[in-house]
Amino acid sequence: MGEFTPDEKHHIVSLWSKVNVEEVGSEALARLLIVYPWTQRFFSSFGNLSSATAIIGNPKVRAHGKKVLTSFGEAVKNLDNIKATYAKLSELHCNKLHVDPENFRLLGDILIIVLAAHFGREFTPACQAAWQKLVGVVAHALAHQYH
Ligand code: HEG
Repeated sequence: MGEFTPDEKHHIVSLWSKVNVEEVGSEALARLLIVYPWTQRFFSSFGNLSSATAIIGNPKVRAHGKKVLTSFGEAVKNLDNIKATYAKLSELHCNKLHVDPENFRLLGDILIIVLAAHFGREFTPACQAAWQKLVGVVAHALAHQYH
C-alpha cells in the first residue's frame, strides 16, 4: 500500500504503455533460460531447449513469455495492491509448480536488462529505479504464499 510515489507510478505506467508484451516477454523468458540454464527444469514440456538458438526460436517459450509479461501487467494496473493481485498466482507457483522464488528475482533482473536494451536512453535512471522497485515488489508478492 502506498509503496510507489506518484513519480514512480508515472515512470512505470508510461513506459509500460510502450512495451510490446510479446517481444519483451519472450525475450526475457528466453534470456532467463539461456543465462540461468537450471531454470529449464520447470519447462520440460516445452520441447527443444538445447541451445540459445533453439530457445529463442521455441514457440512455447515465446507464448509463455508473453503470458508471464501479460500477467506482470496486472501489477502495473494495481500498483497499490500488488500482493493481493498475485495471491492466487503465488499459491500456484508454490504448491503446484514448485518454482523456487529466487527465480522471480532472476526474471525481474533480466526484465530490466531487456527494457534497457529496447528503450535505450528513454529508460532513464529514474525510470529504471522505479522499475527495479516494481520487479522487487512483484517478486516479493509472488513469493508471499510460500511456506
Ligand atoms: Mg510463472 C505459469 C505468471 C515467473 C514458471 N506463470 C504461469 C502462469 C502465469 C504466470 C500467469 C499461467 C498460470 C495458469 O496457468 O493459471 N510467472 C508469472 C509471473 C512471473 C512468473 C507474473 C514473474 C513476474 N514463472 C515465473 C518464473 C518461473 C515460472 C521465474 C520459473 C523459472 N510459470 C512457471 C511455470 C508455469 C507458469 C513452469 C506453468 C507453465 C505451463 O506448463 O504452461
